[in-house]
Amino acid sequence: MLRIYGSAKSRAIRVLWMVGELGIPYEQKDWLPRSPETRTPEYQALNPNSRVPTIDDDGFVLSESMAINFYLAKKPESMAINFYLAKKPRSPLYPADPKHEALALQWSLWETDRLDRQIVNYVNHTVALPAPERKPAVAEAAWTEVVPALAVLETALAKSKWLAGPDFSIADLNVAAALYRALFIDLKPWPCLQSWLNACWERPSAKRARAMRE
Ligand SMILES: N[C@@H](CCC(=O)N[C@@H](CS)C(=O)NCC(=O)O)C(=O)O
Repeated sequence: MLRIYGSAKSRAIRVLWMVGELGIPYEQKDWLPRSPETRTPEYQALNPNSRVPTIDDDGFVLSESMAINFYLAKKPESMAINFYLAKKPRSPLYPADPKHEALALQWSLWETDRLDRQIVNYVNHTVALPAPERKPAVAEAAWTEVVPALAVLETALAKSKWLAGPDFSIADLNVAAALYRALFIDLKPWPCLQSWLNACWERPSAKRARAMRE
Protein backbone atom coordinates (compact mmCIF):
# COMPACT_ATOMS: atom_id res chain seq x y z
CA MET A 1 0.00 0.00 0.00
CA LEU A 2 1.24 3.46 -0.88
CA ARG A 3 1.80 5.65 2.17
CA ILE A 4 1.92 9.44 1.80
CA TYR A 5 3.62 11.43 4.53
CA GLY A 6 2.41 15.01 4.70
CA SER A 7 -0.63 17.15 5.29
CA ALA A 8 -2.65 18.65 2.46
CA LYS A 9 -1.56 21.93 4.07
CA SER A 10 1.86 21.36 2.53
CA ARG A 11 3.33 20.47 -0.85
CA ALA A 12 1.77 17.05 -0.26
CA ILE A 13 -1.38 18.58 -1.78
CA ARG A 14 0.24 17.94 -5.20
CA VAL A 15 0.61 14.28 -4.42
CA LEU A 16 -2.92 13.98 -3.00
CA TRP A 17 -4.25 15.57 -6.18
CA MET A 18 -2.27 13.07 -8.30
CA VAL A 19 -3.47 9.95 -6.45
CA GLY A 20 -7.01 11.31 -6.69
CA GLU A 21 -6.69 11.70 -10.47
CA LEU A 22 -5.48 8.14 -10.91
CA GLY A 23 -7.56 6.41 -8.24
CA ILE A 24 -4.44 5.04 -6.56
CA PRO A 25 -5.25 3.61 -3.11
CA TYR A 26 -3.19 5.15 -0.33
CA GLU A 27 -2.93 5.81 3.36
CA GLN A 28 -1.82 9.16 4.68
CA LYS A 29 0.24 10.33 7.61
CA ASP A 30 -1.41 13.72 7.92
CA TRP A 31 1.65 15.51 9.30
CA LEU A 32 2.23 19.25 9.14
CA PRO A 33 5.59 20.67 8.06
CA ARG A 34 7.97 21.01 11.02
CA SER A 35 5.68 18.87 13.19
CA PRO A 36 7.43 16.69 15.80
CA GLU A 37 6.62 13.59 13.74
CA THR A 38 8.87 14.88 10.94
CA ARG A 39 11.77 15.31 13.34
CA THR A 40 12.01 11.72 14.55
CA PRO A 41 14.94 9.45 13.56
CA GLU A 42 12.40 7.09 11.96
CA TYR A 43 11.10 9.78 9.63
CA GLN A 44 14.57 11.21 8.98
CA ALA A 45 15.61 7.75 7.82
CA LEU A 46 12.94 8.10 5.12
CA ASN A 47 13.60 11.76 4.38
CA PRO A 48 16.84 13.20 5.82
CA ASN A 49 15.55 16.68 4.94
CA SER A 50 12.74 16.27 7.52
CA ARG A 51 10.34 17.75 4.99
CA VAL A 52 7.06 16.65 3.54
CA PRO A 53 5.92 15.08 1.29
CA THR A 54 7.60 11.69 1.25
CA ILE A 55 6.09 8.45 -0.03
CA ASP A 56 6.73 4.85 0.87
CA ASP A 57 5.36 2.53 -1.80
CA ASP A 58 5.80 -0.96 -0.39
CA GLY A 59 9.36 -0.12 0.64
CA PHE A 60 10.24 2.22 -2.23
CA VAL A 61 10.89 5.55 -0.53
CA LEU A 62 10.86 8.83 -2.45
CA SER A 63 10.86 12.51 -1.60
CA GLU A 64 10.52 15.71 -3.67
CA SER A 65 6.93 16.32 -4.70
CA MET A 66 7.64 16.70 -8.42
CA ALA A 67 9.62 13.44 -8.57
CA ILE A 68 6.91 11.70 -6.55
CA ASN A 69 4.30 12.78 -9.07
CA PHE A 70 6.40 11.56 -12.01
CA TYR A 71 6.60 8.19 -10.29
CA LEU A 72 2.91 8.08 -9.42
CA ALA A 73 1.77 9.26 -12.86
CA LYS A 74 3.26 6.07 -14.30
CA LYS A 75 1.92 3.84 -11.59
CA PRO A 76 -1.23 2.73 -13.44
CA GLU A 77 1.11 1.16 -16.02
CA SER A 78 3.15 -0.78 -13.46
CA MET A 79 0.03 -1.88 -11.61
CA ALA A 80 -1.28 -3.34 -14.85
CA ILE A 81 2.02 -5.12 -15.55
CA ASN A 82 1.74 -6.76 -12.17
CA PHE A 83 -1.55 -8.24 -13.27
CA TYR A 84 0.03 -9.56 -16.52
CA LEU A 85 -2.31 -7.63 -18.75
CA ALA A 86 -1.49 -8.29 -22.37
CA LYS A 87 -1.73 -4.65 -23.40
CA LYS A 88 -0.05 -2.04 -21.27
CA PRO A 89 -2.58 0.73 -20.60
CA ARG A 90 -1.35 4.28 -20.89
CA SER A 91 -1.34 6.47 -17.87
CA PRO A 92 -3.87 9.23 -18.54
CA LEU A 93 -1.57 11.94 -17.15
CA TYR A 94 1.85 10.78 -18.40
CA PRO A 95 2.55 12.08 -21.93
CA ALA A 96 3.10 9.29 -24.46
CA ASP A 97 5.19 11.45 -26.79
CA PRO A 98 8.79 11.85 -25.53
CA LYS A 99 8.69 15.51 -26.51
CA HIS A 100 5.64 16.09 -24.34
CA GLU A 101 7.27 14.07 -21.57
CA ALA A 102 10.31 16.36 -21.80
CA LEU A 103 8.05 19.42 -21.70
CA ALA A 104 6.41 18.04 -18.55
CA LEU A 105 9.86 17.78 -16.98
CA GLN A 106 10.79 21.22 -18.23
CA TRP A 107 7.76 22.87 -16.65
CA SER A 108 8.04 20.96 -13.38
CA LEU A 109 11.73 21.87 -12.98
CA TRP A 110 11.06 25.43 -14.08
CA GLU A 111 8.31 25.83 -11.51
CA THR A 112 10.58 24.54 -8.76
CA ASP A 113 13.26 27.02 -9.76
CA ARG A 114 11.23 30.11 -10.64
CA LEU A 115 8.01 30.03 -8.61
CA ASP A 116 7.82 27.41 -5.88
CA ARG A 117 9.27 29.34 -2.93
CA GLN A 118 8.71 32.76 -4.43
CA ILE A 119 4.91 32.44 -4.58
CA VAL A 120 4.80 30.99 -1.06
CA ASN A 121 6.93 33.84 0.27
CA TYR A 122 4.82 36.42 -1.49
CA VAL A 123 1.46 35.14 -0.25
CA ASN A 124 2.74 34.33 3.24
CA HIS A 125 4.18 37.79 3.71
CA THR A 126 1.18 39.64 2.29
CA VAL A 127 -1.90 37.76 3.52
CA ALA A 128 -1.32 34.28 4.92
CA LEU A 129 0.86 34.88 7.98
CA PRO A 130 -0.48 36.73 11.04
CA ALA A 131 0.18 40.44 10.43
CA PRO A 132 3.00 40.81 13.00
CA GLU A 133 4.97 38.03 11.28
CA ARG A 134 4.76 39.50 7.78
CA LYS A 135 7.93 41.00 6.34
CA PRO A 136 7.18 43.46 3.54
CA ALA A 137 10.75 43.22 2.21
CA VAL A 138 10.40 39.45 1.75
CA ALA A 139 7.08 39.93 -0.07
CA GLU A 140 8.56 42.63 -2.30
CA ALA A 141 11.61 40.56 -3.22
CA ALA A 142 9.42 37.56 -3.96
CA TRP A 143 7.05 39.61 -6.12
CA THR A 144 9.89 40.81 -8.34
CA GLU A 145 10.52 37.16 -9.19
CA VAL A 146 6.87 36.05 -9.34
CA VAL A 147 5.83 38.66 -11.93
CA PRO A 148 8.24 37.61 -14.71
CA ALA A 149 7.53 33.93 -14.00
CA LEU A 150 3.78 34.47 -14.34
CA ALA A 151 4.47 36.33 -17.59
CA VAL A 152 6.37 33.30 -18.90
CA LEU A 153 3.39 31.08 -18.13
CA GLU A 154 0.99 33.58 -19.70
CA THR A 155 2.97 33.55 -22.95
CA ALA A 156 3.03 29.75 -23.05
CA LEU A 157 -0.67 29.42 -22.25
CA ALA A 158 -1.64 32.01 -24.86
CA LYS A 159 -0.19 29.62 -27.44
CA SER A 160 -1.37 26.32 -26.03
CA LYS A 161 -4.29 25.27 -23.85
CA TRP A 162 -2.12 22.86 -21.81
CA LEU A 163 1.58 22.91 -20.95
CA ALA A 164 2.77 19.62 -22.46
CA GLY A 165 0.78 18.37 -25.41
CA PRO A 166 -2.87 18.43 -26.38
CA ASP A 167 -4.33 17.31 -23.05
CA PHE A 168 -4.20 18.06 -19.34
CA SER A 169 -1.14 16.21 -18.04
CA ILE A 170 1.28 15.89 -15.15
CA ALA A 171 2.84 19.17 -16.34
CA ASP A 172 -0.38 21.07 -15.68
CA LEU A 173 -1.02 19.26 -12.42
CA ASN A 174 2.48 19.91 -11.05
CA VAL A 175 2.54 23.59 -11.97
CA ALA A 176 -1.09 24.36 -11.09
CA ALA A 177 -0.84 22.52 -7.77
CA ALA A 178 2.28 24.51 -6.92
CA LEU A 179 0.31 27.65 -7.76
CA TYR A 180 -2.34 26.91 -5.12
CA ARG A 181 -1.52 30.19 -3.44
CA ALA A 182 -1.99 32.06 -6.72
CA LEU A 183 -5.70 31.23 -6.39
CA PHE A 184 -5.77 33.99 -3.79
CA ILE A 185 -4.09 36.75 -5.75
CA ASP A 186 -5.39 38.96 -8.54
CA LEU A 187 -4.42 37.26 -11.81
CA LYS A 188 -6.26 39.66 -14.14
CA PRO A 189 -2.98 40.82 -15.73
CA TRP A 190 -2.45 37.20 -16.85
CA PRO A 191 -5.84 36.12 -18.33
CA CYS A 192 -4.69 32.92 -20.06
CA LEU A 193 -2.93 31.81 -16.89
CA GLN A 194 -6.01 32.64 -14.84
CA SER A 195 -8.39 30.57 -16.97
CA TRP A 196 -5.91 27.67 -17.19
CA LEU A 197 -5.40 27.71 -13.40
CA ASN A 198 -9.16 27.75 -12.81
CA ALA A 199 -9.67 24.88 -15.29
CA CYS A 200 -7.02 22.81 -13.50
CA TRP A 201 -8.43 23.47 -10.04
CA GLU A 202 -12.00 22.75 -11.25
CA ARG A 203 -11.06 19.11 -11.72
CA PRO A 204 -12.85 16.90 -9.17
CA SER A 205 -9.63 15.45 -7.74
CA ALA A 206 -8.18 18.96 -7.36
CA LYS A 207 -11.30 20.07 -5.50
CA ARG A 208 -11.05 17.05 -3.21
CA ALA A 209 -7.38 17.76 -2.46
CA ARG A 210 -8.23 21.40 -1.80
CA ALA A 211 -11.07 20.44 0.54
CA MET A 212 -8.54 18.41 2.57
CA ARG A 213 -6.59 21.61 3.11
CA GLU A 214 -9.17 24.32 3.71
N1 LIG B 1 11.28 20.60 -2.88
C1 LIG B 1 10.55 19.92 -1.86
C2 LIG B 1 10.14 20.92 -0.79
C3 LIG B 1 9.55 20.25 0.43
C4 LIG B 1 9.24 21.28 1.50
O1 LIG B 1 9.90 22.31 1.62
N2 LIG B 1 8.20 20.98 2.27
C5 LIG B 1 7.82 21.89 3.34
C6 LIG B 1 6.32 21.88 3.49
S1 LIG B 1 5.48 22.43 2.06
C7 LIG B 1 8.41 21.38 4.64
O2 LIG B 1 8.30 20.22 4.95
N3 LIG B 1 9.01 22.28 5.42
C8 LIG B 1 9.57 21.93 6.69
C9 LIG B 1 10.80 22.72 7.01
O3 LIG B 1 11.02 23.74 6.35
O4 LIG B 1 11.49 22.33 7.93
C10 LIG B 1 9.31 19.24 -2.47
O5 LIG B 1 8.79 19.77 -3.48
O6 LIG B 1 8.87 18.20 -1.97
